Amino acid sequence: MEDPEIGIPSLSRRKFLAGSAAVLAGSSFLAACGSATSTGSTPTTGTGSTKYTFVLIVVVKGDPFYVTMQKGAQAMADKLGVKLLVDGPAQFSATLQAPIVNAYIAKKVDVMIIAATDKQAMIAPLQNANNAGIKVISVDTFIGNGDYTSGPVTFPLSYVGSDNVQGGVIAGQALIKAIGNKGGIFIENVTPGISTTDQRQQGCIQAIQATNGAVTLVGFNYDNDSAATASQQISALLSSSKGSQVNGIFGTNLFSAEGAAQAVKNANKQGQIKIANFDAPQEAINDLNNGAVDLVIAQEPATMGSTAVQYGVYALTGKTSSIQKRFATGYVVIDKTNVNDPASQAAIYKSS
Ligand code: T6T
Repeated sequence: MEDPEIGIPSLSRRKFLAGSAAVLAGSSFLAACGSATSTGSTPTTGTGSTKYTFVLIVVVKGDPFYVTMQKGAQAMADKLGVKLLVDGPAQFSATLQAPIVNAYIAKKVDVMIIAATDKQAMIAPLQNANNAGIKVISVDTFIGNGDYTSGPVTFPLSYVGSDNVQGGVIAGQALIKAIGNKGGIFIENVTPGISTTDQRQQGCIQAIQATNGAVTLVGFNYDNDSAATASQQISALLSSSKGSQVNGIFGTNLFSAEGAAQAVKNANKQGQIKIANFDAPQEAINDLNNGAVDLVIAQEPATMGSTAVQYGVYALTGKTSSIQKRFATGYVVIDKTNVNDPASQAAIYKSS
């Protein structure tokens, strides 16, 4: 079933996909969504009457997740005749993202769609945007606790993004199965305070705890969204006294997973140490094919972008009842058995 106006699957189907993913976690296939990054302040004009100006502010420029998100947002903006600006910092930093928010408040955009870099630090800048009459929509990450109906922060119109606790559970269960239901798992994470990656770690730990001690958490580390740092950290771990306890690694985002896979390849332990890779750039698929990675969890960034733009137009045209405070996108979980399926290939992120 599709929304006739936006041509995307209705919520009931999305929920079904997300539920399927959870049920199938640890088996070979799960279904659903993706993401993207942006390349600077890129004004683009839609085909219709460009009555409205939206900005999409991403977490960091150049990340294929947000590139893919931008493509989805642009396609919907073109369809609905919205002028879409895209911007974001060069690094994953609230200190760098807050002035970008301020700049678009000054430009008086109609709608601000934002992947906030930090769930606390970005509340005040976005509150200012809301106070200035700009409609704020969260995409990918949330602020506060993400409950925009009864949580501490309710002014954003919607939170459009993956169910990241579920994503962490999927990764954890798949790793546990891959290591034979016993042994140790290490989590390579980004930075505390990011809603998405905090929740992925939480979900993975839940899956580990459900083994009642058969599988243990060896530890976790933060790489500040740098694949090079992630690689150094995992290399140091593998050559330390704890190294022999590590049977599987969960990389909680694109760069954490990329660095982890590189370190495992450098140590010549590909296939021995299992890796669950959150996010689906082409490199992760290559690593799946060459045996360095065991599972790739693709989000649905293009759908996040397109849905957020549609919601912005709903908000500006008095159709607020069509906006869901929480719109959970799904996953496509890719392993060796389904990597060549059309759904898996379509889920690979775009890099430009
Ligand atoms: O995993 C995505 C995104 O969901 C997360 O919030 C930040 O990292 C990525 O952009 C991947 O690098």
